[in-house]
Amino acid sequence: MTKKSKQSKALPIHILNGPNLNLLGTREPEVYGHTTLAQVEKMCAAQAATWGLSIVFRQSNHEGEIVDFIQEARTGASAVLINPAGYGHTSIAILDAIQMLKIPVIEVHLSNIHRREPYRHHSYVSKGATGIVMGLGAQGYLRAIDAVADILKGSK
Ligand code: CA2
Repeated sequence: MTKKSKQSKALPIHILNGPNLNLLGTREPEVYGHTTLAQVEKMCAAQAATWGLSIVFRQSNHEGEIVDFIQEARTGASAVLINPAGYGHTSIAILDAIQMLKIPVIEVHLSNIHRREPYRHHSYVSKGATGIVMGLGAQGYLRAIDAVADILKGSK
């Protein structure tokens, strides 16, 4: 009998988006670009597929729902990408949830928050993040997927 090697499929990367990002591509294109969130989702799915990975892509305008999403990732995800949007600057609850994860977490911002208003310079989420990608627009999500793929490959 031939030995069958056990090949388990990697859990999906959970990509979580915070408040107002549902409006991406419709306002302030000079800051956030023209790409819609639906387009970002498609680009992320395609990029993950190049690594043999899949994604779950979510957005919420509600802090508690984002905490729920992060808690789901404890057992359902191989890694988390999060653009906490405005909650990054305010939410200790989201930081607490992230700090309970034992998987890589990449914080993503479309804009470079350090080149913007002072109240955007601090992110609570950063303290719990493995890494941060910012200022690259929608491409930043793709670079964060590359980083996660690299980390996951190394941890096999
Ligand atoms: O640069 C980012 O990705 C941000 O997380 C975006 C947040 C902002 O509060 C952070 O400081 C930086 C804002 C998301 C608002 O989304 C919009 C979508 C369409 C049009 C305008 C805003």
